[in-house]
Formats: sequence, structure tokens, C-alpha cells
Amino acid sequence: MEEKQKAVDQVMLDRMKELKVETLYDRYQAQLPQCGYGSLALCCRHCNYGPCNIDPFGNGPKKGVCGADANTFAARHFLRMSGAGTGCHSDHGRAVAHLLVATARGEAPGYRIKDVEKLMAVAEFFGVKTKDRKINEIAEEVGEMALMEFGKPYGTLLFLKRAPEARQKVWEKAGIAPRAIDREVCESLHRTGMGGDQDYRNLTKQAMRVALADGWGGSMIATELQDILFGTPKPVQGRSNLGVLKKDHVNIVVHGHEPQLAEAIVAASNDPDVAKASSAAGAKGVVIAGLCCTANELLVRHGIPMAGHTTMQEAAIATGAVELMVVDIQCIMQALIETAKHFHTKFITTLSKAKIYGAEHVEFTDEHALEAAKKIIMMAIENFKNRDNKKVFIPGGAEPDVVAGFSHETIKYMLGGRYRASYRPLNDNIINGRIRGVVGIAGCTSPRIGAGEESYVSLAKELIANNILVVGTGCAAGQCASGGLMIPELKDLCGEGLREVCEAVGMPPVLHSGACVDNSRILIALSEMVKEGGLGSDISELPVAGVCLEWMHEKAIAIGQYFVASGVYTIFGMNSPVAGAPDMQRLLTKEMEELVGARWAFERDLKKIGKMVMDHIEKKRDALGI
Ligand code: BF8
Repeated sequence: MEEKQKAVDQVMLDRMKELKVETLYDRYQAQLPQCGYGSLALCCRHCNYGPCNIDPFGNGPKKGVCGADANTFAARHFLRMSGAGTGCHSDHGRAVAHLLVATARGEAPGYRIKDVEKLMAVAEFFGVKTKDRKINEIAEEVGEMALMEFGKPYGTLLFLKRAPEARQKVWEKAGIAPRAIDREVCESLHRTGMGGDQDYRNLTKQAMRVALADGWGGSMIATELQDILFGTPKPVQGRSNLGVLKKDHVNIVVHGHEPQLAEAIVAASNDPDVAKASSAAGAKGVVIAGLCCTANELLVRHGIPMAGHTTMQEAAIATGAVELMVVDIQCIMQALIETAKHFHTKFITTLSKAKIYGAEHVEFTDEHALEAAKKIIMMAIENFKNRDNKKVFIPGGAEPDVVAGFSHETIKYMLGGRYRASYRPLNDNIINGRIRGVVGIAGCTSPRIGAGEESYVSLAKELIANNILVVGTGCAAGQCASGGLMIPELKDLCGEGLREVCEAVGMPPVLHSGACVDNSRILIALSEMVKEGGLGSDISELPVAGVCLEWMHEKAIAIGQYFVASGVYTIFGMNSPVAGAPDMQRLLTKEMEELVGARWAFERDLKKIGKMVMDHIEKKRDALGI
């Protein structure tokens, strides 16, 4: 499987070279050597005294014009990244909350409430009364409560109480329990302006608070409310890789993050007019395929095929078989406009907050979602006649099957059974050593790592061979799916203990839990493991870890920071974002342990990361006496 996926990435790169289509790998090479000051976080341009640089070697400046030192530079930068990442996930969550309210009020006719059980569970957390009330009334109040989480003037976030009590106390003691989500993002910007917070430890505490507002706030709101509207993921079979595109079909690729667009496109594709129009255009039908986190959302809920992860976005267009790519927001490269010009592909933006110069724009709203979706599909069908068959090149073919859809509820049901859903069997298998621990692999793919290197696939293989259960999200999960790691048959690559558990339960050893906002599912699963008993009283005692090998987006930093602040040892591959500030680096990689019971690690040599994870897991097992 691995060889096959490598071939897909590399074959497409060769193909694009042949067609003289520029790729992110070309542009990355053109950037080398990248700015040393920026890479080390020793550049500050927050005010017009600057831009200022600090010389990490030699006798150059050691302070900015205002006197800020390297630690302040790096901590401000780190906090702004954490705040920006939180902003992205949380604005996504807010859009879902607005959609839930609009749906409950009957103002978004393209949507309905699909998971009433989940609605009731969230209502309980929010303290919304459910007895003798209509579903829509409950949903409206849940949506409004969720919206209040962004701007309420007092108190802390409601979902924090889902964490183990010991963890909540850690947050209280450290003074990092997040208040309203927007308040934390706004305060992060305020503190990092010129003349604001200039104590790297204090800035890093705020980076924890704003990141926790992502994991236990904006992202958790996005995940939970999306499940209410679109269904909580359950195991579902799907396919992944560019081979999901079909030569004789109209191919539409949906790219971005917020599932309301993709869900509407899927719903509208079932309109009888669509079948008629595609047939009249000479196509055998319409393929909808996802890219990036939109792909993850569609795959885990519906088994809709995934074209690829983020470094494959240009390659999807370069198949020459994509009639239309439609995007919403986040991780969408401006370069796609140029890529599309080499082919017949139409490129459509949909949100007023994410336009791209040179794209066609079809405004997408909750109220008129289906009309916009149908219009977009018809534009794709209309464009089928413009396809140049000589340019069509779809690599792969019999792409690997994927079994995805492992929400934390599903993991509970699979392990414990529908009527005794529980994490008890997982805890028991960790205690008896069949499973040594659990690792979440999350995050992006990057041109800094060569095409086809498949770092996540290699790591996941090493971990499962050593009886570690892997849970994947985001593009890391996308790479593992394309790499053929998400099928129950894969159990043969597992160590004996993990294989026995996977066989008994019928699940793959690498579980696809969804998009990047769905890392919130991992937080809930870890909390439930603690509450189930036998593995200590806090998340920081569990034999678990988080890994992101190829981080790119600021969202990845926010995720890493909330994992650590939630008690999870977290390793990032490639470079540290604060490498030029030794005290700041030591704070993240050592001293945070004293504050929150977990720390960061940064490791350039990706081959070492498997061992770091396993050593950590064994250390935690020893401490638990198991
Ligand atoms: O939120 S993993 S490249 S697609 S940032 Fe982006 Fe990174 Fe992919 Fe989804 Ni997450």
C-alpha cells in the first residue's frame, strides 16, 4: 500500500513537471534558504519601530528598538500563532452554531437535526432544559448558548467541566481556565502589541488559555454541533486517493473545512435534475470528492471519497479530470488559481470572508445553501464539455478502502457494546498490557518533507507494531487513509496484543476520528478513560501522547498547545517555532511539565519520534504501576 501511495504523489509531481505546472515543492525550493530570523522567531514586526531582528550568533543586536529580548519575541510570536489557530477553529465553530440556530428556527431549509441523542447530551452540558420541549426549541437554545460561549462577559467555558476534576483544578491553579473564546483571542492580540505583556512565562500562560479555548471551546462546539446537524460519525467504508476521480464522470472536488458547504453539495447532487443534466452532458454521473479537512468530514460521516490531503491539492486539479473545485476556508492555496488555468477546471470561492483573487465567487449562505450548491454543481456539469481528454491523467485506480468514522461515542460502543458502551475494555486492555498506550496523530503535510515520504504512515506502522493504538485526525489521518492503514485487515501489522483486541472488536488499529476540529473528540475520549478508572486521576497520568510530524498551519500550534495544557505529552516534527529563544524553548519543553503535567518536544529526525513516544508511554505505565 505504501509503495502505491508513494507512486501517486511522485507520479503526479512528474506529470506536473512534464506539463510545466508549478507546484508547492517548486515554490518551496525557490524560497530556500528561508529567513533565519523568522525561522528562529527572532523577527518582530509588531510596530513601526521595527521590523527588528535579534542576532542569535555573533555581536549583532540582542534586543529590538523597544528593548524586547529574544524570549519576548518568541513568546509573542507563539501566542499570536496560538491565538490565530484558535480564531480559525473557533470562527468555524461559530458558523456551525449560527447554522444550528437557523435550522431550529426553520430559516435554513437545506438542513435538519440528524442526531437528537447528541443534541440532548450537549443540552445537558449546557444546562438547557429538555423535558416537554420540542426538539427545535432545545436546538435553538443550545445554539444560542454555544454562541454565548464566544462573548459572555463572566465565567469560564462550559465544556471545561467535561475534563477530569483534577485537570480542572490544574487549570484553576495555573490561572489558565479560558473565559469567553473571543475574549481570549482578543486579549492575546492585545497582550502581544508593542508595550504589552513582556514576560515570556506570562505570555505562554495566555497561549495555554487561548489554546484551551480552542480545544475545549471553539473546536468542541464545532464538532458537537456538526454531529447534531450532520450525524455523529459511525464506522463507514470509503475510499481515498486521487483514483477516486472517474474519467467518465463529472468530478467536483470540495476543499476546505466547514462541512455545511460540502453537506449541501452532497445533498444537491441527489437532485434528479443533476442526473438528467450530467447524462445530457455525456457523463455517467457526478463524483463528489473531498480534500483536506472537508474530505475528513465527508469521509467519517458518509464514506464519501477523499481525493487527498493538503499537499495534494494542486495534484487533484492536475489530473485534468476535475470540472470544478469549490472551496470555503482554511488551507486553500492561492496557487490553485494558476494551477486551474492549465486545465479546464473552474475554481469557485463561496464565503465573503475567504475570496481569492481570480476565482469565480458564488456566495453561500445558510438560508439558500441548496440553491447555491445546485448552481455550483450545474456549473461543473456545464464545464464537462470543455475537458481535454488528452490532459486527463488519474493515477492509482484500485485505491485502498478505508474504514473511518471513529467518534469517541463509536469507540465506546465498539469496545463496550451498544448497551454497555464504555471505555472499560480499553482501560482493561491497557492495564493488562495488550495495548501499551494510545497516540493521537494530527496535523498537516508539508513540502519540507519530500513527496511520498509518508512520515505519518511510517510512524503509525511502528506504533501499531508495538501495540500502541493510533487515533488520527486532519491531514495526518488523510495520509494514513491513502496509505492503506485504516482497514481492519491491517491487524496483521500489529503487535500480538493490539491484534487480539482489533480482531475481537473488528476495528482497524489506526482509527480515523475526523478533521482537525475533531481533536476535541480525543480530549473527550481521554477524559472518559480517566473517569472510567484504573489509569490515574488526570489525563497527564495516562500512557498517551500526541504527535504532529509536518506542522504547517497556526491551527497546529493551537492544537499542540491545548494538548499539552490538557496534560498530553506532544511531539512536533521538523522545527521548533521558538528555537531562537533558549529560555522560551526550555519553558515549552521542560518547565510546562511542572505547571500542567505535560510538555512539548520538537524533533527534526522523524525516525527518532517513534522511540520518544514509546519511551514516554512506558514511563507513564511505570508510574501507574502497570
Ligand atoms: O485543519 S491538518 S493542512 S487541512 S491545518 Fe490544514 Fe493542517 Fe490539513 Fe485541516 Ni488541520
